[in-house]
Amino acid sequence: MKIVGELFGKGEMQLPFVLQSAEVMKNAVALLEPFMEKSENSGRGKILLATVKGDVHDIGKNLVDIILTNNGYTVINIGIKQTINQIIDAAQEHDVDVIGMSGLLVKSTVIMKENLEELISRGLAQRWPVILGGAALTRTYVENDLAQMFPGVVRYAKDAFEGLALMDTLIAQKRGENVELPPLKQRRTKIVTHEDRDVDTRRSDVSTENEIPNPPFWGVRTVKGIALADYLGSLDERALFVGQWGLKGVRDEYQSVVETIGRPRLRTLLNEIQSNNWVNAGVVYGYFPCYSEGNDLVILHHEGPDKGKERTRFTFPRQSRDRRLCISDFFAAKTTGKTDVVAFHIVTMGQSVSDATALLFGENRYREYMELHGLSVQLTEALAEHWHARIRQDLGISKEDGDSIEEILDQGYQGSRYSFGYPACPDLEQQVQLCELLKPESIGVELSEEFQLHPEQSTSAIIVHHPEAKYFNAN
Ligand code: B1M
Repeated sequence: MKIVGELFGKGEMQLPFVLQSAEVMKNAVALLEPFMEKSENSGRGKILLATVKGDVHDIGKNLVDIILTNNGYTVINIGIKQTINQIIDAAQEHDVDVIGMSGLLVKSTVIMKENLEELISRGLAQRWPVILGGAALTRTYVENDLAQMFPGVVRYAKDAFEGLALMDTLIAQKRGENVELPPLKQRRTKIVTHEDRDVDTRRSDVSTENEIPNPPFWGVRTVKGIALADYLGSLDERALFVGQWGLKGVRDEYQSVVETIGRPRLRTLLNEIQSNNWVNAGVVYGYFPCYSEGNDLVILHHEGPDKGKERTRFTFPRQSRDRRLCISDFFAAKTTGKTDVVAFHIVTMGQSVSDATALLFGENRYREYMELHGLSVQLTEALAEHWHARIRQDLGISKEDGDSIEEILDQGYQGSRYSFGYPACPDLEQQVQLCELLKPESIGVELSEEFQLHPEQSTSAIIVHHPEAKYFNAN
């Protein structure tokens, strides 16, 4: 199927158009296929693609699938949460040339290492070159740490186009052509491991003089059927256009891309979302009495016979440098005898939008798939931002709120919204306590064994009112 050769640029074209061309190509090939000679080896080469065990992220892998397929490669895309056994079985069954693993979670970087170890222990390290991709990976981790322990070929692809370039070289090498893979990245920085971190529970210099707000209620409330218009104003357009839709351009050029491509597509999609009822926004949120104890935030019962007693606790890491910050420092210490207040929320766009995106991918409507997925995840963030603003109002601390969405997105308000899995509180396992408190089943959200929220377009947060609370990295 050489017909689909080198039509797609390696990164210079705007992503939506690359995907639109991919759709046209897929349809053209489907029309021509009955008239073409069929052979198992008629493609340029075969790759197996999987998102690794415990990881539900699909879109990155699917974009790689689209770009490779439309450059003539046969892609065996076995989906998300795939164990190494499933990966090896499918690679053997389809006799692929290359294995590609994807994953966005920090945990996935560890799983990928374990997968390489399994390939080694089964004597399969030389059998398939391996390409790894996903947000939590770094080039140095793959091309230094992993490449040093893996006797076969392992390479990092920062995006789908780099995946294509690597695939081109690997297949050319397999055909005996004299081409080289790019040199491996050498490590320059020291690796910081968990072992390097002090277990230090001494409070930092965060002020203890702050006022403690009064919440409008204690416990949990559920809100469903929130209108799109309510939270649309909190949409981070730049994250949508650049981060999700891959629109590019510098300064004036970017503005023109936004005006001519971004906003018109956004308007069309928002209309479609509304007319198809694709989003089903819900929030579960609550206010809880609490105090801090060392690096822990202790949540207290707010009613019943155990009122005032410990209900659950969260443990946060403390910086071993700078101000030695720890999220618990933003709350009144147990020793002060005061009771503080913490808010939590989980927001979702509902299962309907996950289903709609899956349908578009299944129908090879790649551009719409990527655009709807990207918009739905940014709407999730917008709803989280909007509800955080609502909580600031409830707590009577909204007078510091910035006037524009840009200021708000730059944390122009009192306090902070932290999410487990991010640098101030990286431990995803503590989503368990958060879900026990909020019971997000009321909005159709469940926590998986791997501490992922289902449906995909959902996010959780701890909302802290202390004026000094801002994003920081606990590492
Ligand atoms: Co969140 N999230 N998120 N999130 N989110 C990440 C993944 C995170 C890395 C952010 C961070 O910097 N810390 C982090 C995970 C880290 C960890 O494991 N600790 C994280 C977290 C923690 C979370 C939550 C747990 C937060 C919370 O609620 N407590 C939560 C979990 C959600 C859930 O369980 N359902 C959550 C929620 C969300 C949103 C819903 C708001 C939203 C959507 C998530 C989604 O996509 N399903 C979201 C978003 C948007 C992100 C970031 C900012 C962007 C992800 C994305 O859509 N990328 C992400 C940080 C980041 O990536 N910088 C983050 C676009 C996509 C096309 O790119 O999949 O990377 P990507 O694929 C690219 C390349 O990586 C590469 O090519 C692709 C296309 O060019 N590539 C390959 C990928 N695989 C490849 C394979 C190859 C070759 C190239 O060959 C085999």
